[in-house]
Amino acid sequence: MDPNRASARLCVLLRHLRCRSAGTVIAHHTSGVGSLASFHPQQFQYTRENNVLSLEQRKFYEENGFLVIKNLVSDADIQRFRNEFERICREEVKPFGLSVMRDVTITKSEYVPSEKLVSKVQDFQEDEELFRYCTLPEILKYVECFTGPNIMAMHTMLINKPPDSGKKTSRHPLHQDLHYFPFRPSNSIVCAWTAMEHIDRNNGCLVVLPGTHKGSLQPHDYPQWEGGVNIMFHGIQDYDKNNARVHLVMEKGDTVFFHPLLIHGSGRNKSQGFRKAISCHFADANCHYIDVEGTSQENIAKEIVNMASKMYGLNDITMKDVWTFRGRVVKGERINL
Ligand SMILES: O=C(O)CCC(=O)C(=O)O
Repeated sequence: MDPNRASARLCVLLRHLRCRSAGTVIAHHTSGVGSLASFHPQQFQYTRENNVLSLEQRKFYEENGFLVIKNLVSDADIQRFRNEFERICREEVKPFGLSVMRDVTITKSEYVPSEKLVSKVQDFQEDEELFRYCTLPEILKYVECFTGPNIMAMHTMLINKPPDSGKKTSRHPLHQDLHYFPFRPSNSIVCAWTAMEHIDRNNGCLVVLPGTHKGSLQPHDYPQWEGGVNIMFHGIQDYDKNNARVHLVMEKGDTVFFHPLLIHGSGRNKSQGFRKAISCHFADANCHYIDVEGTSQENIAKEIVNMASKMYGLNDITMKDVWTFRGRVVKGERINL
């Protein structure tokens, strides 16, 4: 586009954005929690320049650390993920490397393979059908706005939040996903989380604390919950209780992209159904591994390495080995990770 025309267009767009946002705080998760008046593209640090995100969307992510894209994943794809999840739960397929988790309230004696006993499957990088989620062009198109063109799928999950037993164990405590990751920089990592059905406060939607991605990684540990806590569900130890909270009510196929420092969690599932979502953490293949020994991440690193050692019967694996094994390139080339 001719530079004069481009700058004229930008001015019109800016005027439009400034008018829309003047003095308003809109209680909708894709709209401006913050004002758009201070737009300075050169100050963007959480999003990259390309033609996918509008200025408004970039600004929103920069200020809030998340962005919801409506209706991104098709019903047909979601049905395929659901079918594959059910096959895994019935133990008809056992993808290598996959962890199958149960809610802490489910005792071993109840065990009969069924989707009612599985609260989450993670690390489905070897399951062709579920891993299709991480390669969907409509997902990667947005992921690239945060990671750049060389994209690694690092961590995959299908979460089947069970109806709460009354002990409130279906809650996911507030946390920052970076706590689990031994790679940086954080601004080159993004989570895509897709609702596999209508999700609201009744069945335990995501809750996010807008703007907290601008802070630093905080210490995490198991919360002191009376009814018990699920394995690896570390919660943030200290955060600003006055920070606004936004509950993300989403429809099937809606996808939220969020920064790994954004404080988030999810509520109790008060419905009778199993609330499903599929997600992947993506990272720029140029990210590098860090040594988390002696940092606040040491506690989770020990748990992750112990779990992987038991699973593969190996004694001397490291956090870096675990993540190198989990990671798959989904666009461009594999570089450091
Ligand atoms: O899906 C959920 O309930 C929460 C997922 C989440 O925050 C996570 O696994 O990091």
